Amino acid sequence: ATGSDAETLRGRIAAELARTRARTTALTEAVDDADLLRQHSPLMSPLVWDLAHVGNQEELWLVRDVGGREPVRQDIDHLYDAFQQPRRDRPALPLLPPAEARVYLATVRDKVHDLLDRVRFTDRPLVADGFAFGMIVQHEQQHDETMLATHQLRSGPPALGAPPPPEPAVRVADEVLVPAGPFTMGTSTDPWALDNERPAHRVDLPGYAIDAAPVTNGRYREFIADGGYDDPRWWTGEGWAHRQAEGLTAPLHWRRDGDGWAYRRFGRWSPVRDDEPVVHVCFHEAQAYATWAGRRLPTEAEWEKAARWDPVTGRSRRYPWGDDDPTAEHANLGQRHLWPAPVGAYPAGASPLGVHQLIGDVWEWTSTTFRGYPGFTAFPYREYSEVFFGDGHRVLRGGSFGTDRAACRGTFRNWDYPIRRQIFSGFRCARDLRPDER
Ligand code: AVJ
Ligand code: FE
Repeated sequence: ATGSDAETLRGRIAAELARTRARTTALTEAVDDADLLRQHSPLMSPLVWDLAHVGNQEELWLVRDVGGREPVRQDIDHLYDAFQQPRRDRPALPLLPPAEARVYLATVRDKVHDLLDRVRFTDRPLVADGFAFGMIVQHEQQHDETMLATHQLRSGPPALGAPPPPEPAVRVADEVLVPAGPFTMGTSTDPWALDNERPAHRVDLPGYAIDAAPVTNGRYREFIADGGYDDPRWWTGEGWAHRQAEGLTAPLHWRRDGDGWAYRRFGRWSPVRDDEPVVHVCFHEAQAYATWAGRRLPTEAEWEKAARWDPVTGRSRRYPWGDDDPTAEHANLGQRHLWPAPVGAYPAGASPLGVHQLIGDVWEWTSTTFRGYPGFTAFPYREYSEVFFGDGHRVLRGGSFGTDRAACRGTFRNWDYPIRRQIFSGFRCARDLRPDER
């Protein structure tokens, strides 16, 4: 790279670090210290754990590994190691109190800025194209989404607010037919793509139909009203056992409200709006709905072809709308709004085939179990994704209103257990083509 390329990259990294830290700060300053130390659900960490963990990962990867500098606080590494400390045990740990955690993050960040001023972006894979910095930006953004999910689980007076997402601007069709044929899945060139998105590879799919938008609350309510939660025909054996054990009757954060339903969003109750994508459903609920509707969940490859394949050039693009980074016109990302936008609110974000809201709004469950692509190599550490392969995790795609653009692209892969629904998870359906459609 030329000198000026390196300067541009330095500037971009500094901007991304600052933008990300502003969000972390906002999420952790919205509540008092007692609240930061509290565990709002056994599924989640106290917010103060996420806060110091973000600083600790930044110290491990940037200060110590890339920078080769002395540790700042080696004594706390074990407290913030997600593998050593299960979430349910984290509140009992001798965590850094909020003020100390903030000082720790600031100390680490100062050293990172010093390092960023001097680092040479050599071919060493960890620093080429600023990868380690990009990885740390994405890591912090991922925890910012996790912290947002923790906020959603908080009880007590609302702490976060945001303007509502845009209203629908177009009518969206029910489904779109995707013609049979190969496409390129994953990437070998996106500089900040993580290990599980690599390498690019050809996947040949039969034709299929996919919903042009995520399944809405209105449609989901029909499933509930039709007794979908009480009919084992729609559920897998595992899904039905889970539905029974947990007494599931509706998405998380919903309650009956007269003849209808209300949902709680960041501490405020309101009537469920029918034209928004349903959120806070687990894989099993998504799967049961799809079966009830005479459809199925898309595979991960079907989701990605719908999101990236350009029928004119045959290329796979970074996003449904092209290769440009997302703007506020394209997608409901980045915690600008605190719930999914109604269907039709992002016409500029549609794919060439007319599939809407693939990026942002809600993470979308796919039927695919999380595994490495052919030729996968763990980088830079097995614990980012490899240790989760084949462990019953299902892949989710597309990001939610809580996901930052830095941690979301057409190739980005998220995963979780099929019973999880405290995340901002929804889905869309797909189906095989009939003989007359092929
Ligand atoms: C990719 C969202 C599943 O939060 O467990 C954060 C991201 N990895 N710290 C998670 C992650 C390490 C991860 N997910
Ligand atoms: Fe982490």
